[in-house]
Amino acid sequence: ICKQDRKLAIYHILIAYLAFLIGTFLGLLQVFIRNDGLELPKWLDYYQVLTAHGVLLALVFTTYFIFAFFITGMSKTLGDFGPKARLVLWLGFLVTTIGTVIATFMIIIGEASVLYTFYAPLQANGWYYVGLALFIVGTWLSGFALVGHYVSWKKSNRKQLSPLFAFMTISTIILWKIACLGVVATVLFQFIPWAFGWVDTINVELSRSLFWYFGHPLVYFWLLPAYMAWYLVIPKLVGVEVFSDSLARLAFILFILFSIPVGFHHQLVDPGISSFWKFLQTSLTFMVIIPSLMTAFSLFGTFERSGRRKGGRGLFGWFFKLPWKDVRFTSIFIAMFFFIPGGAGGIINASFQLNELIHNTLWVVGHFHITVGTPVTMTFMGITFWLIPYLTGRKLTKTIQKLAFIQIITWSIGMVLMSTAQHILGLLGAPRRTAYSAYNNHPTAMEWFNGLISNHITMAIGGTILFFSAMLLIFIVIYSLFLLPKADSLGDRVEFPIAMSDNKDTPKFLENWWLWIGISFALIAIAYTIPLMDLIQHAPPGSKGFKMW
Ligand code: HAS
Repeated sequence: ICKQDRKLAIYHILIAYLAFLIGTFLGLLQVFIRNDGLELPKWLDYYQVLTAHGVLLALVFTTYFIFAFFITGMSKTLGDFGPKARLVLWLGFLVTTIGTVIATFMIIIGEASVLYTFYAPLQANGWYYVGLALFIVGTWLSGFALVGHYVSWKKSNRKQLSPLFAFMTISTIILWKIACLGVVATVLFQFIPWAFGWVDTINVELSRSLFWYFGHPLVYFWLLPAYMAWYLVIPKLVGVEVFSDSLARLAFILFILFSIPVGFHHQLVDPGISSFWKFLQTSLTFMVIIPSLMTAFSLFGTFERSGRRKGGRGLFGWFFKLPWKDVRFTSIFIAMFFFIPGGAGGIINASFQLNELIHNTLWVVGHFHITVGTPVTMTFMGITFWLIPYLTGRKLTKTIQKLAFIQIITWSIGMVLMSTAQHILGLLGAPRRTAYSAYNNHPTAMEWFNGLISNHITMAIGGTILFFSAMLLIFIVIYSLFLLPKADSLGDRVEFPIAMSDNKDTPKFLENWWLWIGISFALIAIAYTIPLMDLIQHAPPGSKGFKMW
């Protein structure tokens, strides 16, 4: 890809890893606060640290990394961006970054300790919401540039299906834009007027519902780029073509349809929404599990096909033929492995009655560390190992590959320890999001921590190993950006691994975006119109909220 496109992607990666550096350090503080190993200075608040940790890792790191991956892949598969699209991408980058700086500044000065989920009744300084709004506007601009690039490719390649990478990028952008409508509505019409004091109160339940309308598909905005690597990069690394082009496209479309009308599964214990609508949305949640099961199926198919071609025999013979020595593969394989318990945990969360047991406990924290914190993040690590040298025109050395192995193994060990402890503590009843780790030495609370895994030390050891791993990754990133040897020739360069995908039998209607967007809006209308009207018409008097500044 051309120099200008590389530059754009590298800038995104720089911000992503700056956020990763600060965010993981705050994670380290978090585990020590929770086991009373650390007392924060007076000017630093527990909720401030937790908010910054969540915002910098879950929102900033992921978003910048995803756009770096999209920009590189779209330029690679559809050709270099034109000057117009590139300008809009820079503009998007600028606006997102201004938003990030404003929001982070508000958190640092202690005026926005409202957590990354920021819904009412907690109230931040109005500028925090302005920062968030700019962040979204920036990503929209970048999204438009990617869609524009795709549309101009389509115009010159009429009647052809787009390359799978582009198809998946556009699906993810569509999902993102539809999802953002909820958060944009609540930020613009509820939070900003309330936080700046133009209105006195806020409809809390409406704000929570609009937030979760966005909050659930947000997790698929993180997941789908990882799935792109699972569908496109993994087959290339194991030496086969994409398992099924149409299955892959269908899976992404199912995410557009079913990832949005399901937000109530985060609000199953909230008042003001009748059980019928909660039940409907939990049923739709079970629909959104299907494309992940399809993905698992096609991955096993990919591995088996590759293993058999290399002479693997018997039921599991293929397993031993996988390229374990290739860190790009191994890191993503471990990522997938984590998603088996991660996904199973999600299914437990989504089960109406079981949710009562785990809601607002440390279990949920364990769940998202083995979904976004490992399957997604470790896939991004696997991508980083080749994406940066690819962008800088360098070659990967053996030492860096060895360090990368140590990095992913330590991340896995840290995550197993920390998230297992969190799951168990959550099942025992330990709440999430509290600075009172031992709950004033209440006997029941003290018992939670007697377990072999669920004791005070495991989570802290896990967190410390994770921090060590994160710093190693930062070292690898800096080294790959500036110090790896330059490739002498083109063939010497690190490749952008992307598998062939045979689309000659793929039905054309899979790329009929208006059809899928239409069905998606119909499902949203069914799942949300009546309960949202109820929340507006029968709202109790609004809340003045709790000022967190
Ligand atoms: Fe979740 C809460 C339900 C997936 C992230 N989730 C959260 C929160 C986050 C999050 C951040 O229904 C907390 C929000 C907060 O702060 O309050 N989640 C689900 C369901 C799924 C799911 C049904 N979540 C994710 C993903 C996330 C994520 C993905 C991030 C990227 N989640 C919930 C619910 C709650 C929740 C409730 C609210 C809880 C509460 O009460 O607060 C599904 O999408 C999961 C489907 C996945 C699968 C797994 C397929 C497996 C694959 C791997 C194959 C492996 C291979 C390797 C091939 C069915 C594809 C094989 C190797 C071998 C050696 C065998």
